[in-house]
Amino acid sequence: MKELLEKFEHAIINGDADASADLADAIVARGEATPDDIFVHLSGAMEVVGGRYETGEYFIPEMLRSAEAVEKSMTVLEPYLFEHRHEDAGVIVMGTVKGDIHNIGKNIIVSALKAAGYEVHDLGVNVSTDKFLNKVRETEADLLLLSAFTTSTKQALLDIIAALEANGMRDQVKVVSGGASHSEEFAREVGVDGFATDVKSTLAVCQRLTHP
Ligand code: B12
Repeated sequence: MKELLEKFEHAIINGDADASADLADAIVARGEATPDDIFVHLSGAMEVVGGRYETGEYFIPEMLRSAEAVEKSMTVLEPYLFEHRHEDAGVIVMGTVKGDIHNIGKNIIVSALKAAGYEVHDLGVNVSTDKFLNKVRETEADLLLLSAFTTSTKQALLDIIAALEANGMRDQVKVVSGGASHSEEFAREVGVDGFATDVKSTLAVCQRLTHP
């Protein structure tokens, strides 16, 4: 199984969508991998790709091919992942904050949360404070998850917390933030209820906040 998961990770790193979808099929057919195993390899692959982009080994087309490989594999994996999920884990509104368009890590977290049984409303990228608040109100969400990848998004996070307070909604929803360039200190300064750095820690924080 380990070998199959490693091949799957390499196919994503290489941006080979057909191979990664075939390997996803083989993973499903074996039926041994846990959702955790799958997400560790998916996000691990994209972290390698992000690193290669930063060092100049990969350019935007290579990176986008890898993101497409993740997307294609997810369509194969989703039914399998959903078989393992616990229903009704909670309602989540999620998006990347205003001024930020990074979505690869956010999309992986959205899939992992859905697989864990959450009802997830993904608002996409560059999401305004109003849009977040309206969706939280409409869905009566338990959690608001904010992806923020650049340090310049700090103001957007502060604005969202301030708007929740101003509208008397701060006690109704727990706020969790995460994304590259996030640190525990950054999260404390912004005033969120939790922060996480990867799939595993995100699922753990969400579980802690919804089932204290
Ligand atoms: C890919 C990429 C891009 C792509 C984005 C494509 C896309 N569709 O997303 C493009 C080329 C468009 C881009 C643009 C820019 N980028 Co860029 N980008 C990256 C890069 C290389 C990889 C990001 C990635 O996808 N990683 C892989 C995924 C799987 O990891 P992840 O995103 O960290 O997500 C994981 C966790 O963070 C966490 N997570 C994610 N979201 C959430 C949310 C919650 C609630 C929780 C709990 C957890 C969580 O779980 C995920 C899964 O493990 C990073 C560097 C890096 N190595 O991270 C820079 C980086 C994020 N970018 C950066 C910058 C500065 C920019 C630009 C401003 C310009 C530039 N100089 O390139 C623009 C921003 C435009 C904008 N307005 O947003 C900086 C930010 C630095 C900072 N401190 O501010 C980084 C860190 C690079 C660097 N070292 O300078 N970028």
